[in-house]
Amino acid sequence: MSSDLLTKITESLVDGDPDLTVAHTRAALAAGIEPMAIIDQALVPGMRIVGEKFSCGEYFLPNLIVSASGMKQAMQALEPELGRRQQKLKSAGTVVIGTVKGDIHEIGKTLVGTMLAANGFEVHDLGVDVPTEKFVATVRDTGATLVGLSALLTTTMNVQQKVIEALSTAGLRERVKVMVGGAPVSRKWADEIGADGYAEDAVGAVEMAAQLVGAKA
Ligand code: B1M
Repeated sequence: MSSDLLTKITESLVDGDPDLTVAHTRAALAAGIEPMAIIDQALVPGMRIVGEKFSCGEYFLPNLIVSASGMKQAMQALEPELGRRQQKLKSAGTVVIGTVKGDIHEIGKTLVGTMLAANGFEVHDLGVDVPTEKFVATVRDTGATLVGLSALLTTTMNVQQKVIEALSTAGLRERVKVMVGGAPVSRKWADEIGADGYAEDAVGAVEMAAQLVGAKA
């Protein structure tokens, strides 16, 4: 029963039927499936399949857009439940997060932000295609102790480095930790550009954020 619902969520996401994805997501919640299981076992695998189909030329941009919209709407349906499960790491710190300039991929960044908020962080989500100066100004204005930089394109990964440099130039690097992530990003890259932390997924991002902010306190 549970696995049937999860499969239906994945299939509707891959087929590009956002209404059905949301309906199955709500049905899964009603059946008592944990929101994180829905994300990890149905939605994320669905987007992975969509990406593979795009890579091999079976899907085109409109397919990506429709599936991404399904994922976004399903996440919106899950958000209140994620919030209700807020646990452990309460009031862990203030985080500024966004997808770097030139990059409009929002799903992974939003998922990370949602998970951080659900785990007690105060999250300032700047959205996508965020100018470097906006990261710097928001870190300064909010007193954030952590900034999260998402990049999904090999061509925008280097902007993560630019933000780190800009934080240094602004004299803020000493008081803010930097966490980077996104599909093409690796621990090696994080080390290379002088980031403090890297996480492969949203759950890892929460753990890393707690570790980094704890280290700062
Ligand atoms: Co684009 N796209 N896309 N795309 N897209 C990718 C990334 C790509 C890998 C597809 C492919 O070719 N197989 C490829 C990048 C190739 C590369 O550079 N290596 C690509 C390309 C080429 C492009 C365009 C250039 C296509 C074009 O126009 N010709 C274009 C670029 C636009 C731009 O940004 N300037 C483009 C556009 C788009 C859409 C707008 C159509 C759409 C985005 C819609 C939206 O976000 N609202 C889109 C989508 C949907 C994808 C794929 C299919 C799915 C991305 C996604 O949402 N995944 C993607 C293929 C793929 O990744 N397999 C692809 C689900 C999400 C939950 O995972 O974002 O990886 P992800 O986030 C994960 C982790 O990475 C991590 O945690 C998240 C949760 O587990 N994480 C962090 C993410 N951020 C983090 C931050 C952290 C820590 C962890 O700390 C701060």
